[in-house]
Amino acid sequence: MQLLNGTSIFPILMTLFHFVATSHVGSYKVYIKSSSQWRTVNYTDPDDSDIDQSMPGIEKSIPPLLSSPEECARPCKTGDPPKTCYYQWTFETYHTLGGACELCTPTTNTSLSSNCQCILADGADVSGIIVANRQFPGPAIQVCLGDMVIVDVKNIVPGNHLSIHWHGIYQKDWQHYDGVPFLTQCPISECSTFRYQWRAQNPGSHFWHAHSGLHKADGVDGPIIIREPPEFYPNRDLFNHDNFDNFIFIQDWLHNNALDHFPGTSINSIGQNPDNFLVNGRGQWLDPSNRKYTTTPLAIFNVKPGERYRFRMINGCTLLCPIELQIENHNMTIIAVDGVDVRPEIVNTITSFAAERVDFVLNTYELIGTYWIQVRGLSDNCTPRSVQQHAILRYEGSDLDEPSSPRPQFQSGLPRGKVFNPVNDVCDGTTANVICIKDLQNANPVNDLIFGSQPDMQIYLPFFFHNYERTDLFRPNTYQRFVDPINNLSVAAIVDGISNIFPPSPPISQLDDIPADILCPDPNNLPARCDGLTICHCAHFINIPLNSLVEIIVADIGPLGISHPFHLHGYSFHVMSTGLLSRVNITDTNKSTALQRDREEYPPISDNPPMKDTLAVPSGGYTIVRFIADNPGWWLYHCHFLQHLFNGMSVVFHIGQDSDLPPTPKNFPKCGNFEPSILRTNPVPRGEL
Ligand SMILES: *[C@@H]1O[C@H](CO)[C@@H](O)[C@H](O)[C@H]1NC(C)=O
Ligand SMILES: *[C@@H]1O[C@H](CO)[C@@H](O)[C@H](O)[C@H]1NC(C)=O
Ligand SMILES: *[C@@H]1O[C@H](CO)[C@@H](O)[C@H](O)[C@H]1NC(C)=O
Ligand SMILES: *[C@@H]1O[C@H](CO)[C@@H](O)[C@H](O)[C@H]1NC(C)=O
Ligand SMILES: *[C@@H]1O[C@H](CO)[C@@H](O)[C@H](O)[C@H]1NC(C)=O
Ligand SMILES: *[C@@H]1O[C@H](CO)[C@@H](O)[C@H](O)[C@H]1NC(C)=O
Ligand SMILES: [Cu+2]
Repeated sequence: MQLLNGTSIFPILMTLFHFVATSHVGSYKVYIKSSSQWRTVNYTDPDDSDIDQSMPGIEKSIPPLLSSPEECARPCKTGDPPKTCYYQWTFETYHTLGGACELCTPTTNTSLSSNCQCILADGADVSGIIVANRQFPGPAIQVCLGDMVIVDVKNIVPGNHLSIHWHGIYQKDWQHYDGVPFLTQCPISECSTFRYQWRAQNPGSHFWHAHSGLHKADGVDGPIIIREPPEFYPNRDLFNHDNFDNFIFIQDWLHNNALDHFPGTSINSIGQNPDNFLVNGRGQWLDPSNRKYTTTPLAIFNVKPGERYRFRMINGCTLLCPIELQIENHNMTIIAVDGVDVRPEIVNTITSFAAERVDFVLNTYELIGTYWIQVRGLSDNCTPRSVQQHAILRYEGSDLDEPSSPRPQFQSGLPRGKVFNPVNDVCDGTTANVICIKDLQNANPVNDLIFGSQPDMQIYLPFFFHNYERTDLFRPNTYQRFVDPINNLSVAAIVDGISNIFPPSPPISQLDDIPADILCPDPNNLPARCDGLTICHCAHFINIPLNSLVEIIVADIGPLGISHPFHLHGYSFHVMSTGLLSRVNITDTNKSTALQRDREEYPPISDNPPMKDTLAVPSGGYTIVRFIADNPGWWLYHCHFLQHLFNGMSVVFHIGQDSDLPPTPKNFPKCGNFEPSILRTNPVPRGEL
């Protein structure tokens, strides 16, 4: 922990000091998933033994104010006071391998912090990655429900602004810290520090990542794990270990920079596919030129025989390939998705899309040994190139470094068995041995309001890619946004007729500074700026009254291809259905009967729908989700593939009014256009005014 800046921390110190010194019991609110209600948690003040005397800048007489990442990663107990967990992250451009690796090899597997500045990744020599504290993946946040999380983000990435999103965290009451540039904040400019602060209100396995530019693809992400006292876990009887080391953080990895892919080369397209996957930042790479693996270490998960471990799989990928995970000779019992508990389901393969999280229990009831973990890339983007990675599960007592069985190959890999979340499958009973997200049962009771026969707001979002004509895209003096995903093809992502762009100032704090002609609240009444253009690029804000029951129908109306994982900020939604448009062709005119038609066509759907914050829309299909809009704010809803988000595949839900939001924090940074009146005489020096 480095020295705190005394001046800037002073107001926080005083507030906390006042609070603690005048009361011997405290309380905080946490948000109950499913029922959309708050729970007040009472606690008793810490006694003096809890004071961390080692924290610089903190007076002995003041109760503990800031706790280190290590102090916050602790077992959670009912009645314990919340901690204020303090993280200090410096982001910079960096490289793999290099001089630091002559000094040390990163050994930490908890990744709360590290003293070793060496990043090995898959052994490929890569420059221009962006990392926090020279750690990869980025430092983990592991806290208890109710804790405050304070992260000072210092940006020293040359020529780049930055912002960090806390994926899965509702940010209710902390809306200004959601991290979406030009929506909930101005991005953090180079040389600046921005202090994020939010309460850990909703438990589960989440993650943080850059929401600015393409930084996430260059490495800006890391785990967030929010635990509860064990008695709150509906599946607590299924596991007896929930270790700080047992997360499986999977990233896709490029051996060049993200910008090499955007807009993308158009003569010999290098495509938008990953070169590799990494598990907890580790892996090996099969060099196609010599068919040899690099010798970097694989991720190792050490377990004791005869135990039941909770694992937390976090899909931190940015590109198009879904991934599947298997563990040799072991079943996995799914107990939570996207941080929300579900009734257990035993599977052999877990499929996930960018930003999905799956918690599962692994029983170590097999023979003492060392077993393969396989991560394979799916879809036309990864399958032909056999992009895959391995990790190792090692039982205590096994003397093998590597499993004795041959390393699973891409084609003849570990058996798939029962597959969770199969790509482009709607689980209508025609495929054996699959289980879709919509088939899961929520482990907690669901708020009855969710099943209202008529939602207050029904939002139909058909999406596709527009293929530009050359003469349209390259019309002189026009600069329409595009990407070239493959040779000779330039596209713009369109959701409900609009390719979303962000305004120069964030509406949460500077609504009045937003130029009117950027906005398009009504897709049928576009700004004059868009007259004569095939595509309107504008800020697509959809107003939703606070506390309404919202139903979103997202439909992939483009040519068949991949599934797109749509993510909603500020909420989890209930998964009502997933289907194919070829069977239930939902359009704008008959959307009001969509769910009934869907229920006629597909087998009965759960009356206990699971909750997610990220859900893939099957190719040529649709998803129907519902939520109660009880969290006011400016919330992005978007495809989580980075290049699609970057290309306009998003909308903004503006929920509630300004008066429903907390005040904009004092000195909150501002940004926007600077277009003063034009001068034709020289300004006068200040002293002469
Ligand atoms: C917490 O404290 C408040 C006020 O003292 C009380 O009304 C409430 O019942 C307490 N809640 C619990 C769960 O103990
Ligand atoms: C974490 O790493 C250390 C050193 O590499 C190892 O001794 C320990 O067993 C690991 N813990 C787990 C849970 O894998
Ligand atoms: C794995 O699951 C299958 C059925 O789903 C069951 O027969 C088998 O006993 C399970 N194995 C373990 C190790 O739990
Ligand atoms: C590129 O696509 C256009 C149609 O959009 C086609 O006329 C042209 O021949 C293509 N060029 C190449 C090099 O494939
Ligand atoms: C759905 O209906 C619309 C309008 O009739 C039609 O254009 C579209 O092709 C149909 N889609 C499918 C998948 O049948
Ligand atoms: C919805 O309307 C479209 C266009 O009129 C039609 O093609 C489609 O069959 C309708 N869908 C259903 C499920 O009736
Ligand atoms: Cu997409």
